[in-house]
Amino acid sequence: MSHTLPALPYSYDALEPYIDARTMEIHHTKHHQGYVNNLNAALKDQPRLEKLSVEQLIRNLKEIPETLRRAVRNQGGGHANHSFFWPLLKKGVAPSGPALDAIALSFGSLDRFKDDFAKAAVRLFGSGWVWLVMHKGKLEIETTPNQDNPRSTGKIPLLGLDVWEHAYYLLYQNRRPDYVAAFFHIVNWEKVNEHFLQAMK
Ligand code: MN3
Repeated sequence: MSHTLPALPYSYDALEPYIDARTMEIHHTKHHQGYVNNLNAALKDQPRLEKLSVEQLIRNLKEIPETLRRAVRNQGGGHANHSFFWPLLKKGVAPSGPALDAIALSFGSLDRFKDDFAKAAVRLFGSGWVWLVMHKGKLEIETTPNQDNPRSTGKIPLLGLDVWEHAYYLLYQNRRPDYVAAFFHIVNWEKVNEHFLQAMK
């Protein structure tokens, strides 16, 4: 089974003015497609690994042969992270539901959470991701470098933000805080609630 690029659940211009169509198109068709292609190339002639889903691969990095581990971590991580990211974006979904209640309880309020999340994004040096994760039944904000995914360390991601420059440079250049602020206008809280309820099982 080879991995394939999932279609976006919206058009490239659906997130404007917060994320521009050109960035979305390049991000999806070049960057995400690149991770998919490189992952498939790395797993070629690996019948055991070819059968696994990308989530299974990144959850069990230690069991991947050492010669392939870096490729699976980076390219598989890139594929998993972006596949997780796209459906988390949607315009016009007001924050509500059980995830919002849990966030208010854990961080004091939604605004405090946004603030902590934005600070983590700004502090993250270089390329990586900021996450809201469930870890041992608690909500936490964490950052990962490169394309690392919280699942590789036993955490469950509920929300994630790509802070590689390719995700925002055309519109925001070096203004990462503006990009993070824009992100909070297009969080698909329905999806966050879905992940939250799944993580609670
Ligand atoms: Mn990206």
